[in-house]
Amino acid sequence: MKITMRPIVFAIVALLTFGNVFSQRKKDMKLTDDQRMEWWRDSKFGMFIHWGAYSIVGGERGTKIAGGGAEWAMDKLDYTIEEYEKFPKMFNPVLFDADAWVAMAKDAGMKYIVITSKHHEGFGLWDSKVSDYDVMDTSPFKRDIIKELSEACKKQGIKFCFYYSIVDWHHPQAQGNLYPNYNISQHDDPSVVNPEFPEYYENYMKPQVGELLKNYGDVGVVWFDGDWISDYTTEMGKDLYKYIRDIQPNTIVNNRVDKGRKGMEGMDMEGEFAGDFGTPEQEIPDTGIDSDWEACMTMNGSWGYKPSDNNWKSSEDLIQKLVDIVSKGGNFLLNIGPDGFGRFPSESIRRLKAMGEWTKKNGEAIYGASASPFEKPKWGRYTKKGNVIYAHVFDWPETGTLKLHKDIKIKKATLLTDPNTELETLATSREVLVDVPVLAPDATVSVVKIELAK
Ligand code: FHN
Repeated sequence: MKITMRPIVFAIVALLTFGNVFSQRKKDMKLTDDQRMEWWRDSKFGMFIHWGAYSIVGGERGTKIAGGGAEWAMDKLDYTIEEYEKFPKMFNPVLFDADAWVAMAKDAGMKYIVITSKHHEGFGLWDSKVSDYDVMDTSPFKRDIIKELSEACKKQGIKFCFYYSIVDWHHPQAQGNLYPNYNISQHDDPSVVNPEFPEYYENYMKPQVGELLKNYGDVGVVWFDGDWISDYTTEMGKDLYKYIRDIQPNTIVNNRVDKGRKGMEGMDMEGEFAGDFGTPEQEIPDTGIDSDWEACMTMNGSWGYKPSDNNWKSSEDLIQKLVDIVSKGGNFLLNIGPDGFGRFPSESIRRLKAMGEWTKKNGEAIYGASASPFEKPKWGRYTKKGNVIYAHVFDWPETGTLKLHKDIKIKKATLLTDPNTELETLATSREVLVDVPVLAPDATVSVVKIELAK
């Protein structure tokens, strides 16, 4: 009997077509807020990248060094717009390698990347059709950095996200109350605003955000900044949040889309402000915030590349900060400031590698974990996942006895890195004792996995 291949081929093509249509539909399907936030809540750890023409300047002008972040060079080093425009014309980061950047983030245990598409300086790292003040039309580099990075993220399974600055020192309608349109009355009287800012918002800023959302595939998070200027209103913030969600329904947006209020301690008037998570910066809340939040932090003291700043946090400190943040229910967005050639600073690379070594061994106690139900112990932190408590021990007990919260009912205790060796435990009226090896399994943070009794 002759078997024709035609029906089989037809069935395969039909299945493949249905599969593609279904996955596209699923991507565009409007998720519930919890479904939409799920990947972000589970991720816990992301990379912030501050990169732009300021990365050439490095925070220096002659012998003068800008205080604070080097990405503020235009303001802090008193460049006029005309003087500053020479830097985008020099921007030619020939060593930029998106695949290598994404691989370093992934190896560090980071699950998403937020890159500055445009910082306060106004220079765009993508091929904008709204403005020529971008990497394609103004710089000799003429490569679409946002395109290359978003494609590298997709290839390696890392969520692509972008930062966008509302204040724009290069745009005469959006310079806010600082550079160069410094207006002491606006500084002292927030009611003094630029009457042309609404035109910038409608005809420049929204179209730029729109092209970033329409031309570079799925965007995990839109991370706004510069919302502090009086010109930008909460009405614009709510309008912009809706605009974003209409284009990509499942994109997450930070609270700086709407005056930075949502999800901040004492400022979150339920429902009054747009945004999906709070953004404490350079600090970790004492006890966590009872809504979604992400602490962003630099490795040294500057977001943008600043060779004069050698105040680097140790790898140990950064790992313990990650644990502290997760134990309080937050995410950690850790910053890299690449130089003008497109290289990560070697100090950053070393810290990323150290964090990757730790997360590879202990990631089970971080990714998808939730805040500790117990107050933080003196020796470290707790995280929780289902019926398991993870004790993250910063200060390993020299006595060989780890003291846990008295309410912890243990079914089984092991070292996370030695799951086959059960540890002896003893519950007393005041605390629960666990016999642990005299030597800490990890030099930075050692994790004891505690399966709870039902
Ligand atoms: O002014 C910016 C600063 O340069 C940097 O981008 C940080 C990162 O969140 N945000 C603003 C300061 O709050």
